[in-house]
Amino acid sequence: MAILEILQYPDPRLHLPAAKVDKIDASTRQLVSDMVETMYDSEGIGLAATQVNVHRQIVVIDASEDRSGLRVFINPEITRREGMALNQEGCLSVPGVYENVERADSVTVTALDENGARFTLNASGLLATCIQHEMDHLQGKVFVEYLSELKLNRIRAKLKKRQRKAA
Ligand code: GNR
Ligand code: NI
Repeated sequence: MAILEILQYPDPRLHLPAAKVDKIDASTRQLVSDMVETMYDSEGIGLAATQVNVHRQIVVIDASEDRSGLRVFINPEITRREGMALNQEGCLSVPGVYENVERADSVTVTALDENGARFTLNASGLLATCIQHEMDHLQGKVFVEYLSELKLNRIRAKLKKRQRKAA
């Protein structure tokens, strides 16, 4: 078990696309378990492998209130998107920034679990938002990139200032 380091925006490694996982073995399960531990430790509701600098298609999510709803998604694909909803999002790679993003209101996702079993899930609300947010990470996209250039520049300046102070 290990807490992994989470890349911070604008780290260019957040923009690397994740490759499909072709074999779910002991090292994959070790990574999944470390990602789960890292997500709970940082009080996030989801974490994509991209954020811990592993560029493979692996996501963990627990969008439940009592942290009892853990789900593992390997090679996830969205097969249905319905409706649109504007929701406030945050990201462990962009701490302290919360902005509204428009996404599908409900989705159907199919993926493999940590044992390689395929499952299909219909999701709406926060879970649907989180699935789309995490799948964006796997493609190298961070939620702030949906915002206007003006907002994005302000966020970049704020993060730079904060990183200077931390150094
Ligand atoms: O912890 C998180 N909360 C959150 C809230 C609204 C929409 C998406 C998220 S995901 C985020 C964790 C994270 O950065 N995952 O990539
Ligand atoms: Ni995120």
